[in-house]
Amino acid sequence: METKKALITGITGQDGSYLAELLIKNGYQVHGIVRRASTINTGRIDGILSEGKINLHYGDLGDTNSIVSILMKVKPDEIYNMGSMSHVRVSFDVPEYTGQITGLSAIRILEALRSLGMTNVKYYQASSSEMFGLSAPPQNEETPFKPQSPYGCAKLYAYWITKTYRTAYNMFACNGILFNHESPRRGETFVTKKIVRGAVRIKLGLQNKIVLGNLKAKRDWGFAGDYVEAIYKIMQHREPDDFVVATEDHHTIEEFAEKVFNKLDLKLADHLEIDDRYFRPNEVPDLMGDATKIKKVLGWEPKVKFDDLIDMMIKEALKEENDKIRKNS
Ligand code: NAP
Ligand code: F7E
Repeated sequence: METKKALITGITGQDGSYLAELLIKNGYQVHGIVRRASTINTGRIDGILSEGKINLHYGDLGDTNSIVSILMKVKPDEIYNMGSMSHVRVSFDVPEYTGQITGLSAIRILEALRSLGMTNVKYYQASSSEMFGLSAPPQNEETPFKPQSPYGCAKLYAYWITKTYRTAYNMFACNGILFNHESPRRGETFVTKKIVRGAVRIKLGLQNKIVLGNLKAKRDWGFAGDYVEAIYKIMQHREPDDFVVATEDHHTIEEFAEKVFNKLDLKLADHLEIDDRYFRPNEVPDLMGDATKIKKVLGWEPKVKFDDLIDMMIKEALKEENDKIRKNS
């Protein structure tokens, strides 16, 4: 049997890196699109990159020409569109850009596939629970979308255009509607990583406080490693479809922070400052998924529980900070 080829956009991100590892394990030839940066941005994939296990191509999701030429060169069997301006708060600062990249990248890829006669290529769209916005939990595939941010609106466009190309051109184009998922590789400005990193640095005497915004919002947090397994299952299903991926549990930001600080024998109240700058013009108050469909149809279950996720993130952050201290001493 011929080796399957996968193309991942956003391969340098949290999910792209876990997904690349999973696809390599499953025998794929893995290709990724990276954008040129003034500093090296391949930290999350350095391991597999140095072992020669992935092929990187310079491109940008805002640049149709680069997308077309990479598609023609790689001729992938499967495309995973993980690339995005993925920060909800920042999407209020760069709303048009967020639409361009997070929203329109989907049509750039799908229309390139159609016009190149490559409609047999499978397409995965990284959709988001942020699209549910104000809809009350639990949210599932039937819940109305009420997005509250430029990010949520852009993701909703990408979600619908994916469904549209599926029905209009009979393409294997599917959506994973993923609730928040975290890991030691999470970007440092997302709240879980910010809290864990801050608490660990306080423990090590490197800083004294963390500055946060709204602590009352609730999120359904899973582990990114489990969620890329769901993504892969969605793409291997006998037919293209859309699935909610979630743990079916939710906690406030405050509960998350309390737990992290307690685990490090610290008191959150002694180190917490609240600043308006981390509040959003609109908030999504409560996200908790109902993952009945993916459990039943694809047999997917999250393995890592909330507490284990926190332990994993603390352990890795302690290692990272201690390594830095050793390097600088
Ligand atoms: P992430 O860590 O922020 O990674 C985003 C990736 O997109 C990075 O590789 C980034 O490249 C790339 N990218 C950004 N702008 C680009 C552009 N103009 N051209 C090409 N690549 C670009 O995000 P993540 O947490 O892994 O999330 C993966 C996807 O799932 C995203 O689409 C996100 O919106 C979506 N999602 C995430 C969650 C979650 O909880 N993590 C939940 C639902 C949906 P650089 O490294 O160069 O910045
Ligand atoms: O915020 C509150 C903030 O930025 C979570 C992305 O992966 O998941 C992510 O989006 C909550 C919000 O994630 C701070 O107001 C308080 O209520 O970690 P976050 P997010 O906005 O839920 C969805 C599913 C995605 O698709 C996105 O790509 O935490 N919060 N204080 C804070 N948030 C941040 N970032 N920083 C704070 O200081």
